[in-house]
Amino acid sequence: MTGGAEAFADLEARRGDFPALDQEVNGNRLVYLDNAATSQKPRAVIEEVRRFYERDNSNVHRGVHELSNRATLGFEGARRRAAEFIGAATPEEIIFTRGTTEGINLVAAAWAGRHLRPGDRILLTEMEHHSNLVPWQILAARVGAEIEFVPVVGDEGLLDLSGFDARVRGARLFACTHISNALGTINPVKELCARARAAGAVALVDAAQSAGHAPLDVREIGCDFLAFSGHKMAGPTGIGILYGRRELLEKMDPYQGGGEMISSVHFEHSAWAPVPHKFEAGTPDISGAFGLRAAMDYLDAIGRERIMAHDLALAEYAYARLAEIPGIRLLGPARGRAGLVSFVLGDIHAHDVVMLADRVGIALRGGHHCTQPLHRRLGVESTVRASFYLYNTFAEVDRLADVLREIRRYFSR
Ligand code: C6P
Repeated sequence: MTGGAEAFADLEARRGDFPALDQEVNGNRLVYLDNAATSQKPRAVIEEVRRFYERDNSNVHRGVHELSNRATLGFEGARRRAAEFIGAATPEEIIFTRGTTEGINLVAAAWAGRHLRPGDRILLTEMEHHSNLVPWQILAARVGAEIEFVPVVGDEGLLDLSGFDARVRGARLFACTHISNALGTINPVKELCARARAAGAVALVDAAQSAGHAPLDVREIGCDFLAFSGHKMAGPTGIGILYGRRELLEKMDPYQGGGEMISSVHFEHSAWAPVPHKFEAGTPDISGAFGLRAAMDYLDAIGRERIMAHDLALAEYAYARLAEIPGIRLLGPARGRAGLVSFVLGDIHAHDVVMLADRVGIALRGGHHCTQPLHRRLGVESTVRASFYLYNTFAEVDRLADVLREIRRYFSR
C-alpha cells in the first residue's frame, strides 16, 4: 500500500457504494477515470430516485393530493438543501436547471439579453468550456457586445492575471471556470470575483468541475451567479443548479414561457411568478431533484474538504507517475491541481490511447474536452484526460501509468 492509499483508506472503502464500479470491462476490472465527464452514482442516489418513482411519483406545485404534496415537499426540500450546500442566502436564489450549460444559457438570455447594449464588453478566460463561451458568442452577436479573454500562459495552464484589472475595467460581465476541465487548474475565483465586482462587472462562476469536489460557498466567493451539474457530483443526469443573487434575479426576464412560471395569464398578456419559479417553465426534473439531494447528503457525509484533499493527492501522484513516461507532455499545473491530468503521449493520437486503454478496462477520455480554443492556444489538437473522484485509488493510478508505458513502447517499436 502506498502512503497515499493508507491516508485515504476511508475513501477507498467507499468504492462498494458505487455498483457500476464493480464490473469487468474487456476482461479486466473496470478502472473508471472519466469522472470529469460524469461521475458514477452511489446506491443511496440510485435508490432515492427509485423510491421516488415507486412511492411519491406525482407532479409538483399544483396538486392537493397526498402524492403531489410529497413530490412538492421533496422538490422544494431539495432546493433548500442546494441553498445550504453552496451557502446561498435563501432557497429563492436556487434555480433548477438541466445542468451547467443551461444555467449559463439562462444568464446569457435572461440577464445579459436584457441588460447588455451594443459595444458592452464581456470578459472570459481562454480556458473556458464551450458552455461558458458559446452562449456569450450568441448573446454578443444578438446585442452587439464584444468578448475579450484573460490569457492562459504555457503548459502550466495558469491565468495571466497581470493585466486583469485593466481588462475587467468597464466590462459588464466576467465569467470564469472555477476548475478547468482540460487543465486541472484551480482558479482563484474569490479574488477574481472581488476584482471584477469592484470594477462594476457582474461575476459568474462555472462550478461544473468543483461543486462535488470542494467546499463551495457563494457568499464567500462573492459571485453573482454560479452554475453546476448534478451528474458530475454523484447525482443524476438532467438536473443542475443555477445560483443567482436575488437582487439580480428580480431584474431578469423569464428564460422560457409556459406553465409553472406565471402568476396569471390572459389572452393578451401574462404576469410572472416570483423568483425562482419565474425561471422554471414546465414540469421540472422532479426525480432528479430527489436524487441530487441524496447526492449532496452523500458527499457531505464524507466531507468535501476530505474529497478535495484526496483529489489533490491523487492528481499530484498521477502527475508524478505519468511524468516518468518518456515523451509524455503533461498539461496544467504540476502542483495544486484539481483531480485530473491531461497529456499528450508522444505522437500517438489521443483516441488511439483511449481505445487501447479501454481494451484493458481503463476508461479515459480523448479529444478537445469542449475547450477547442484552449487546445489551439496550447498547439495541440487533442489530449488524453484521466479524471478522478473520491472512489479512485492510488493503485489505479499505478495501473494507468503501467498501461500508458506499454502503449508508448508498442508505438515506438
Ligand atoms: N464537461 C467534460 O468531459 P454540462 O454538460 O452542462 O453538465 O456541463 C458542461 C460543462 C461546463 N463547464 C465545465 C468546466 C465542464 O467541464 C462542463 C462539462 C464535460 O469535461 C463534458 S465536455
